[in-house]
Amino acid sequence: MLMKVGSRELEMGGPHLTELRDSNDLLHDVQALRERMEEDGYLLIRGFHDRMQVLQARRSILEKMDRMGKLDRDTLLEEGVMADGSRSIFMGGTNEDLPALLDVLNGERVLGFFDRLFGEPSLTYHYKWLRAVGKGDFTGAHYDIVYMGRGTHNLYTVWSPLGDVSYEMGGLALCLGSHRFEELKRSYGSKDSDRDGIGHYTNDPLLITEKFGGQWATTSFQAGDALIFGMFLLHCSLENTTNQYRLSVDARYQAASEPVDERWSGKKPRGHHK
Ligand SMILES: O=C(O)CCC(=O)C(=O)O
Repeated sequence: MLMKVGSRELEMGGPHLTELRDSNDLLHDVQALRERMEEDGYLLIRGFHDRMQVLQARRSILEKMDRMGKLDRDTLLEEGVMADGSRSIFMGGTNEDLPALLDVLNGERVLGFFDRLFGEPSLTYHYKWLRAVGKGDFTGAHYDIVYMGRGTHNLYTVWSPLGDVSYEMGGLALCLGSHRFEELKRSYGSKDSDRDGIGHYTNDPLLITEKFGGQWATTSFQAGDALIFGMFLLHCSLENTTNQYRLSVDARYQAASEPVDERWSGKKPRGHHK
């Protein structure tokens, strides 16, 4: 099956693209989870969140988007079909008007997981990167450190699909092995998007693997799944080739005792600034 990954078409199961593996079998063993994170650079956990809670969050986001006139009114709300002329919508912020979403991201289930992973109390940044990605759009390849590297580097991203996300709807893809691309970590990975005016490294996933090695990996996601990874793992998204919005959110977690990136933490995070 051919998939649009960033600006390329790649064959699933071919030399450049494979399936992500889940770590559900390790959930009872925190040391094994740490080792898997160290080894693979990510943890895919199926059913990490409560699926019903995620679907409630989805509904409240779609209701908001419907009020904004972004959805096709002749179709079911749950399907999230784009209205004619609608485009991708980035809804980054504290999203206090979406309590069902915050229940998923700030609840005991997630924070308890990170308390165990860090072996001490964790916190989450108030800022949540909520996205409705429309037809024809995708996210270019990048390390998250470039966007949120002013606090601890021992910070994790949790990417959560808010609904079932088929390959065609453009879920996240990871570059396996990229957490060990030392040269890239030293160069691109030492940049700061606000200070250096830098963002995605490239839209072309093969530019990376041809230069540094590694292999791209993705999967089809279900509401409730979570993809957890550190600041130095390259990722991009598949292109959404459907007329349904791909809803997802990325949120950040770290040990409460470590320094935070003040652009994203606190009740009124300032967001990007010099
Ligand atoms: O959802 C996307 O398209 C991008 C997400 C992302 O870059 C992240 O989770 O850090």
